[in-house]
Amino acid sequence: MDTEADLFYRQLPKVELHAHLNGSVSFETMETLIKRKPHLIEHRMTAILSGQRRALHECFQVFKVIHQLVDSEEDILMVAKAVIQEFAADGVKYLELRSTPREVTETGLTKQRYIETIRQCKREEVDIDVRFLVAVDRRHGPEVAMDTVKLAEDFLLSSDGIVVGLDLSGDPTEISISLILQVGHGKYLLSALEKAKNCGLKLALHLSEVRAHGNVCKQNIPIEMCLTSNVKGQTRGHPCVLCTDDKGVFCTDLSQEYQLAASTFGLTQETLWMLSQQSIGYTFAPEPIKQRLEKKWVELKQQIL
Ligand code: 6MZ
Repeated sequence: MDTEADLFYRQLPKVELHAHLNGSVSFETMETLIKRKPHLIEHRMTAILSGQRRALHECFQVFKVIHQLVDSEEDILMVAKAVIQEFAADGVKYLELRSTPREVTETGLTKQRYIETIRQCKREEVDIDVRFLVAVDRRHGPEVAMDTVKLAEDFLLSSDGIVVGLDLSGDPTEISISLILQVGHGKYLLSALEKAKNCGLKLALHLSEVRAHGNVCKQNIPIEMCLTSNVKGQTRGHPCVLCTDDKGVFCTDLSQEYQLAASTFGLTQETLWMLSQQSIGYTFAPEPIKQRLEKKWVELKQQIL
């Protein structure tokens, strides 16, 4: 049962800006999927439990297993509905979900239908505004990236405002192989990204996730951290948005991430409220939606704080 403190984190209205659909599939949904496809025996690998750690490239093995389990329109519909429902139950009022469109010949899934299916998941009965970022997996190289951008552009132009942007993700530990094959490194994907930007897609890029080729890493330049000074003196004030990334794989939720930040940095409920409210400004939502969210935060504050 929730303690009073837990309840605050759940009631705190939140904005989730970084959630990969297939990484967000909960344990319960995974069980349903496994029952449908019991021949896939690697399913025990789908979540990293509390206290466990995995290397980043091992996390990416997990996605491969999940992709085997989620490979039809029916699966995607079920998974997306469940993920949206779970974020809503966790107090998330605005969600930007990202996912890499896939085609699967055996089930007839196409990239177009993949995006279409997620678009259909907007549910009026839950109090959450959901937008979608079409993801480019860097490992698939420049041609696939360009095709994905074109597909995303079609949805951006034709639809109801649900597709708002483009995400660039994928296993960064494969970068050195990518460099040899000239596929996944950012420099090979620049023209696709430029096209995306020019057609009005907002960009969310995964960068510098691993020690790679940047000067800071090469020359071992230390990052200087003065936590108490920066918190007490408010010297930085740099925009900061708390997110989950892959709530299913990492066994977390956004309330837990807020709780973690609060206990690590000694943040008050008032500061947490500010942190979640200022996230509204960093969404890819159009201005009227941001204003609606701001209003909601003000109303809820009177009831909760
Ligand atoms: C980079 C990540 C990621 O697209 O099938 N993905 N890419 N860094 C991360 N940090 C851990 N977490 C997830 O969701 C799974 C895909 O999202 C990307 C990877 O490309 C992964 O295959 P979708 O819904």
